[in-house]
Amino acid sequence: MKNIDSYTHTRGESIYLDDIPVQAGTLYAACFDSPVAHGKIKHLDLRAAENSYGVVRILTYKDIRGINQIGGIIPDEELFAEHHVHFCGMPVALVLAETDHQARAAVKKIKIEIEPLTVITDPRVAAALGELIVPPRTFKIGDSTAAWDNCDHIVEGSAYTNGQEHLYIETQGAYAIPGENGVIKIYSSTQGPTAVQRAVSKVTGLPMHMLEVDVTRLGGGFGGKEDQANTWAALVALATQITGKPAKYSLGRMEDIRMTGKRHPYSSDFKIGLNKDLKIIAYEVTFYQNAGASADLSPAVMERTLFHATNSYFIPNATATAYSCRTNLPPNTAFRGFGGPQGMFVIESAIAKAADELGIDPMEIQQKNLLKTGDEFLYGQKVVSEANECWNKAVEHFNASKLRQEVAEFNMQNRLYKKGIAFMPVCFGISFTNTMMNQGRALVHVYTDGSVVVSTGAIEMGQGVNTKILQVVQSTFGIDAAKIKVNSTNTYRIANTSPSAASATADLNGKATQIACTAILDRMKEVAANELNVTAGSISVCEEAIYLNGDRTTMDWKSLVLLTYSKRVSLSEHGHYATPGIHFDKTIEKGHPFAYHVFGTAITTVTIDCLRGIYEVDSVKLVHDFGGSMNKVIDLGQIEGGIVQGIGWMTMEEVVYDQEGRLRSNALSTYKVPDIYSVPKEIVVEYLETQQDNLAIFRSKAVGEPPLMYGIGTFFGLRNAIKNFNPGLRPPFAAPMTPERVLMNLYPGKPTVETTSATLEITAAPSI
Ligand code: LUZ
Ligand code: MOS
Repeated sequence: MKNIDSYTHTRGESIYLDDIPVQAGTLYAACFDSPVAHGKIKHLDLRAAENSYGVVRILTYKDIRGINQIGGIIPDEELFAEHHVHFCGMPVALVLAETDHQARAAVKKIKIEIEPLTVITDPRVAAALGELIVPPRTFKIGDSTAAWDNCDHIVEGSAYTNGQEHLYIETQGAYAIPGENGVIKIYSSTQGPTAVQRAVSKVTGLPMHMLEVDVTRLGGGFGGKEDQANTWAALVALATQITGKPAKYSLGRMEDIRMTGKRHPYSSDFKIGLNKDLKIIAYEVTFYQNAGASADLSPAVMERTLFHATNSYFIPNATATAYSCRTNLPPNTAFRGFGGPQGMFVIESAIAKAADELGIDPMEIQQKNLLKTGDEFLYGQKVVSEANECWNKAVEHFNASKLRQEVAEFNMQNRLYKKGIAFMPVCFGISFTNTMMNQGRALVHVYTDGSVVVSTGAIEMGQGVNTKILQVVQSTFGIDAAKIKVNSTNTYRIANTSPSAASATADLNGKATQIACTAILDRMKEVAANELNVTAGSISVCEEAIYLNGDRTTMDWKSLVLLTYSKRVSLSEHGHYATPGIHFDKTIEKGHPFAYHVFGTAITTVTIDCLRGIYEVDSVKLVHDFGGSMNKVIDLGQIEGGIVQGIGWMTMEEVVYDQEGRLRSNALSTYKVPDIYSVPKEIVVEYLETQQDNLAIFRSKAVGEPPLMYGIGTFFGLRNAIKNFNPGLRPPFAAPMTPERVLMNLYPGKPTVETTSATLEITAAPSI
């Protein structure tokens, strides 16, 4: 089935926040944000802005009627800076004017005097100063300290990954409208309507039932709107509370890039030990997460880094420690993969470095250590593994030895172009690591004409979840898709939603939808059975016809709906689903946090131009474990998009803050994202259909985040190509591997180039 939004999307008729018709009297908001990354506010001068044409009012922290606090996990984040600013882009004041243009013009007239304080941008510096968001955490299996004695090869090193701008096509924004008796309705471009409702409740002091949050769809989220949509919603709701007027804020691209957090940069140290048979015996890793100025979701992201510290491998003795480091950058936040990719990059770096030292291909180590069913992760969960199936199928189906031979032959024949190849196995845990969040809700109404409306906690952000929800209704009821409408996500219809995140949205809300539909259908079958004087178990619905023991009756869906109604039996149901069997004990850092894992293996080949450093991704060929895919077209879209986003993170997207904490890559002229010319020339996806009873909807497996991590293979493919140019080279494990960095890695020893010793690898990375 095609994505149900494709028709209105291609005609430009889909409604995003900025397409909602604006009510008369709406005020337009714009933020004055800190120009300094850290300092004490000495004086704020609003006079010129207040007198600016069209300005109605300017809000600061003094206008807040609730509390000046929007921290989700930890209450450490002010909505408006009070006495100190902690990052460039921190909101200080909000201008409300009659037009968008007037509001932004007035912002420019605000003057601020700030006494500068020390700016920290490097997480290792923050850690050394004790600037931690939460205490460090350590996950541990076996005894890595004792295990070094049993290793034949021990390798140490460092790795660095940079941040990543979400670059959702639709920028952040919100629109608040006053209702009766102080109620405020908020349209928000958010992945988490309940998170918005909670934040607005704190800031306005209004109880949650006075706040209706409604979301039709987003033009992308990627994690950037899991928590960070709250700010803009809180700002406009506050404006409405104070002025009594509708208030809207739709961020410009540069405002959005400047004021919002990104993927967390990580700086990490590793030590890996192998025996003669290339089995990984021990692994130690320390992660320094650059959290930015406040917690946001950083502690949860840090936790997922630890969960994925060993990626797809079984390591009997592993110790992983993570520090969440407070710096003067915008608070970094959820981004597709949620810390998992950062953890995986380090273990892949450790394996690549060990392979360098041993003079072998990393794939030999990777393949020998893949997880097998029954192996234990460092957090105690036993794995049901598809890792070997994916790897072996990739090797066979794509004829890996032929691919490697083609690379070798090309490299024999070409001196100034070199190809590289890399394998990237992925193992990603599905469930929110915070067990409590693993619940979904659905509200289903069947109308007397037989049509159906369904509301869930799922946010449609382009990933196609509404299409999957519709499919659940369709197949549970046995009715035509045209009879089903998926409604907007609204906190008055569905309460206490978990954000659409963690790849779990279709799993959780799909299951809740199935539960609600099944309850209604069971009642309808009961009505039919009474009418026909049979038992309910002998009734079924298929293609809108009612069957008795497999024989078609004269009843159809519509007539049975009417009959059910006439018998005064409810045609509505609210379904609730909570993932069973998951738990995690933080006091011992052990448990069974994930309902299941998604596996896959990608083979990436690249070609570099050894004179200029530029490169192309020739192909990404992968085997992905879909379980039983609910919708192959939608899932393929998620895979292709995920790969390209992962490649962007690993190769060209370079977030640059200067020493003063100012974002230099603050527009699309200075921040390069993959375009159609930089996507792989070929992406081939081979479906691994597995039939585990994996607790997801219709035995499908989550598909949102895992494919991003296939993009890590491109980094190691480029590294392999560089080594194929000169086998003595040891390119540092510092991403992104931009063309400039490829060039410098090809010709080390030239004045501008880094050396390869472990300590210098970190200085080779941008100082973030
Ligand atoms: N969000 C969250 C996530 O709150 N918890 C998670 O475990 C998670 N995982 C992936 C993406 N978003
Ligand atoms: Mo996410 S990183 O699943 O919002």
